[in-house]
Amino acid sequence: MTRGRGPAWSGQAGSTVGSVPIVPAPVSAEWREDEAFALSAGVRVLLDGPTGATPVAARFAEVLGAAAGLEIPVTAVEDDAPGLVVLRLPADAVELGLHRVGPARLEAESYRIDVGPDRILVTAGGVEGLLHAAASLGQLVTTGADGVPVVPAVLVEDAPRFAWRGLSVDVARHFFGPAVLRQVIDVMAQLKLTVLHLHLTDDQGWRLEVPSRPLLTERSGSTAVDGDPGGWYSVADFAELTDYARERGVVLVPEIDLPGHVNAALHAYGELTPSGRPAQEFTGIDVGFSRLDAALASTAPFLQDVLADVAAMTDGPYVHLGGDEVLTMDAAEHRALVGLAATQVRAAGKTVVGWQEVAGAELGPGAVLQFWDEREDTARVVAAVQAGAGLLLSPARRVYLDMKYDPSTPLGLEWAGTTELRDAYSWDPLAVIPEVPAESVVGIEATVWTETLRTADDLFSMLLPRLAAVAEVAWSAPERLDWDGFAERVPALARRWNVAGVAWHRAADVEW
Ligand code: TNX
Repeated sequence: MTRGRGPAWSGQAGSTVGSVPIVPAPVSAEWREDEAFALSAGVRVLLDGPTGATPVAARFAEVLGAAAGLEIPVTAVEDDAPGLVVLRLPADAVELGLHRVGPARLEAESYRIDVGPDRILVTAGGVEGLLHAAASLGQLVTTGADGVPVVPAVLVEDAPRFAWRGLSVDVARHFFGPAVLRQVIDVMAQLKLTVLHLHLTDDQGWRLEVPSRPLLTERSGSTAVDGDPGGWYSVADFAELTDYARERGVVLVPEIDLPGHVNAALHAYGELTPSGRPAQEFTGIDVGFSRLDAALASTAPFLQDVLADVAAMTDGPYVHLGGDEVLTMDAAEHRALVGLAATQVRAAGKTVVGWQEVAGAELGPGAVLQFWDEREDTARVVAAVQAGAGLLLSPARRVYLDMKYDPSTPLGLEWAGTTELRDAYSWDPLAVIPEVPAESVVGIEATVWTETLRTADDLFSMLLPRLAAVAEVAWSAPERLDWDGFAERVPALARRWNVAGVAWHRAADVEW
């Protein structure tokens, strides 16, 4: 067996968590005084758990194999020969997906990795934990003395702080096709993120085929900001994307933004406007001008059709109703339309998510409020949380990854300020709205709005490396959050992004 060498961090038994190159930082990680585990021919994965978890074991083998440039088979035979990776799971652990936020989910996501020269033993609370273990091992693979890929001997114990660790991508201002979203999902899985929220509709375009309302994509699918090319996901595309995400531990949350940000819908269906005539298409970037109309007879059936179809297309528990920035509607009408839509989402068997503006509407049990605008008074959000809503944190100054890094960044906006990597890292989630108790915070979600982002490189150069910082704030216990340690660990990730062919920004304060 070969000893793990190469980067300065490897092979130093007993050193602290900061030197084990895993992002997000695990609960504990310690090098052991032992030889590394060689990833060479003969390595195989054995599932010691329910057969329902077999597909996850196969995924595990694929992730580890990809990091080592190796095909790793899954075997059913346990023997004492070196090179065995044992995956141990409780007997009832087969479910994948964000079916619950809360302590049970955190337990399912927990894992432990014990690497010795002959064996790797992975123990996980559920299949989610196995995927996280694969992500950690993938980050630990390095090159041994004789050029063979190895995992240095290490003991890792880990579990997340928050269950909802998300990213919202605006595919409405500019469209990003399934291939780009698969790359996004790959990066998310590497960072142990669990929720991909898709902002599917806005003034500039409608990006999801809705079978009961085909004109939405036929008329408004191909428009985008500045007259750039649009596009949309067919029902089949969305199903494939859902599967791809689920296999990697990521659940999709579709957002149909209403009752504002609806110009694309008004352009497709004239019956939604008071004049009965379709709205002009819109390719600018102003917000707040478009609206549904509670007084029109066509509005409720439209919402009913769209939300029932979208709910049927999603395997996750949530549908996001948007609700933000309606500047042309009084509070009563806003509340009525959001309440109506929430009723329809619940009738379709899903739980409601909305931007903070929906606080005060009737949302139903388990609803989640997504807080983004720190300029606004938080009293209504606090009241809604006290009445039982969960709080999802997306404070714009920290996690709006469409904000420029610094004033010279060519892409992005600046309305919430500039957000350096260090700003995305150095904040306390529980201090965002101090009146909200920790147990009401379901998690953290980064967003990337795409008014100025046209290409995959544009998108990834804004996401990375800041998404890694947000992932660590969402996963790691407060006592593990340490900027210097993060700045030391993140360059290794960037090398993996290079291999994956995704762009990233050489953020200040890190020695890349
Ligand atoms: C605010 S966040 C918006 C979006 C913009 C974004 C740009 C939110 C709920 N609304 O419509 O795209 O700022 O940063």
